[in-house]
Amino acid sequence: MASSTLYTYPENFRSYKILIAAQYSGAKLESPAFKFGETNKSDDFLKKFPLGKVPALETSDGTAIFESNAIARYVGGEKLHGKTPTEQALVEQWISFADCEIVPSSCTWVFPCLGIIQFNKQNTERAKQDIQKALGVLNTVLKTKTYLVGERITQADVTVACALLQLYQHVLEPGFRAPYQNTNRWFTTMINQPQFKTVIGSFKFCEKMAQFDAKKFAEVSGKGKKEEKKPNKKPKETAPKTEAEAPKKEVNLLAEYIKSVPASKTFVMDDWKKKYCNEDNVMDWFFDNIDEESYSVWYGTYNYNSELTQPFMSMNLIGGMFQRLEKMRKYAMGVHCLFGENKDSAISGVWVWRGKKLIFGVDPDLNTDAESYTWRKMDLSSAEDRRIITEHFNMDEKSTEKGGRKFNDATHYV
Ligand SMILES: N[C@@H](CCC(=O)N[C@@H](CS)C(=O)NCC(=O)O)C(=O)O
Repeated sequence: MASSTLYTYPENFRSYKILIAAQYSGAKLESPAFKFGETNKSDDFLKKFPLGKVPALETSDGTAIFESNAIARYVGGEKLHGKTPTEQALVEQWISFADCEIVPSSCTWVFPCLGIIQFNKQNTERAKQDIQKALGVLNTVLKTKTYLVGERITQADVTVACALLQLYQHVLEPGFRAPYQNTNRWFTTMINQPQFKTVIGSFKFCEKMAQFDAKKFAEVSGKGKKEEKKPNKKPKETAPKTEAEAPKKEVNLLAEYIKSVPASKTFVMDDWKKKYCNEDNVMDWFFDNIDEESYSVWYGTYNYNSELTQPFMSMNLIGGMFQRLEKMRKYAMGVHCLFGENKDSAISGVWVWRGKKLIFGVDPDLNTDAESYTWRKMDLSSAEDRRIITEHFNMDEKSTEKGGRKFNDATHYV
């Protein structure tokens, strides 16, 4: 086969399955210089690959192929895809299994640990369970088999192993992976094949489960960076004539307010967020350590529940509010829950923030969405208020709101 051009960035697990397939088939691949976000968004690239995604392949006869599985199929040739129709179907089965049962959950779990996406406790818990299920299915199949299909390595092994790579690397610590000894053995066999090693290099198994790090996320997503300065256009040098005409220095109302609040010795917002994101059963710690000299806890109920329709729209409404509250992220943490069903639902939220005042009132920018809620300061000595706080922070699926509507969904601001 004459050489094809593979567009990708390094260490892309979707490209690994192609590069490993090429090691088995002997297909020649060239990889030109590539800058993610630039090369794949250039006019030239988009003409051939309108999705602007990688991996993408241009064959020697100029055919453009996108979708990593299709590329792996082209590059790997017949040998890797099963001998009989049954084997071929089983190879397809495992490729779909990797894409549908592993990759989405793997990204949900691992990407927040790498600072690529925001962490969501509920989604991460669900993803962990889905991964356990997938590892269990593989474990049962591999009890009596060395490879997933037939008696030799096929694209099924290559694709499923590549889908598991970032899990075994970052989060499947020894205790978590222990119940899946057959899967672990098979995965170890795979990564030690010379065809794998040439592509992925030496592999180090996870020793301690990676956790979400809010600071890293802020850095990676650019939220921690100071805004880039716009190119300097020389301003007209006309001095302001009167004080009133002079440009006003923007006052950071929130920062000014926070300065007036004493720091706490027992409760540090960043530590609480880390604990909340990474540990179970944190509410006892919360109530033991919350410092009411520096922090307050608030409960908000949405004023326009009768206007809520579909649950996903209500969740978008909450998501939009959280986005617009970006500037108070350092000082506050909150959870909003949606109760009920389509056209019969209610939203409420519980927040903890620095200071004793309603924080949304400190700066009009923070009040855009918050003014659609009725807010009440929580009494931490009240069992009822503690229950509301606990149910919200735990996103308790068994909880109901006052009107009796059952828990539907929740999302947090951390
Ligand atoms: N289903 C596609 C997914 C490709 C994909 O999402 N690629 C990511 C990088 S891993 C990408 O190029 N994203 C760029 C974008 O979404 O604009 C495949 O398996 O090839």
